[in-house]
Amino acid sequence: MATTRKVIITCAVTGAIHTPSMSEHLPVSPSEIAEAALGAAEAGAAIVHLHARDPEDGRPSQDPAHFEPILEQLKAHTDAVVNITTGGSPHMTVEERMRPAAVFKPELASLNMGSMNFGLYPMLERFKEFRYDWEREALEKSRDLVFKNTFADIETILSIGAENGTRFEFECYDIAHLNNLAHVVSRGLVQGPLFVQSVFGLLGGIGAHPEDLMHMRRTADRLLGDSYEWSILGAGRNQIPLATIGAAQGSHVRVGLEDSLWIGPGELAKTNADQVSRIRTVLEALNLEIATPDEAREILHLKG
Ligand code: KMH
Ligand code: ZN
Repeated sequence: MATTRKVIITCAVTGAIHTPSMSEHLPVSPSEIAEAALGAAEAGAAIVHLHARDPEDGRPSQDPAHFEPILEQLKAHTDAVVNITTGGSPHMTVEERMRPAAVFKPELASLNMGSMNFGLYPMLERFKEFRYDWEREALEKSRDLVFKNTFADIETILSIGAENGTRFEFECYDIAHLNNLAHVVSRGLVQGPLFVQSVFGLLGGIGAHPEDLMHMRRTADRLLGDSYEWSILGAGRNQIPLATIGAAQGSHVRVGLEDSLWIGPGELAKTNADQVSRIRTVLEALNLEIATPDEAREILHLKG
């Protein structure tokens, strides 16, 4: 079989959901995050999706000062596409969440396409020992937490993209988020190719059954036609299975410790690169080619 289609691997290296007590391998300091991103890029990730943390206690941070050393390291050592979060943590205000993307004007930034419950609290049952009080508090509060992404918030974040030439990874956690994306397209606020990151298996969003994936796919096809590039993010144990099903049907894939701490049942991933290598093996077994950073730029029409 000919190998033609290029698949973009995104690696989300630390995020804001998992906490340092959950895995000793979660990158926390700027140098750990940069090193993890470089390892992921070397293993085949064309895009690295970045959050930062306060090195004191691993708390999620949108302070540009915590991003700067990470970005400097990446600039010096890789041509991977840098994608800066505007999701930050669901506990932060939108103004706080936008700061690093507004300051650093990356090629790509995330944009969360709707408000939703963000149920992290079941993790409390699995991880009982927390090194820092903020970890337990964040999980407890998530029982009553709305991840707020109103239409006004979405338009505000889109405006920093329009000013800086930043394009977006549209994070869609449920069917309604595709409707919201189609709505902003119809208002002329964004143009294709749209990079649609469909997120499966987070409590508060769509499930992680293959039927959920098909429903997202069919709905995106109906609403967005051929103006989008599809990517799959399965949370936790769904990471590799859903990426595999999606890739076999034309999607790009996202892995990384932001989305899953695991490399196998009961086995923590030691590095982000391990997860990139795992999905790369799957993609190659499917006779798919891995996109380089420049190929990803071309596919997604990034400014470079
Ligand atoms: N944590 C992921 C499920 C963002 O950074 O904007 C979604 C995410 C959000 O990556
Ligand atoms: Zn993120």
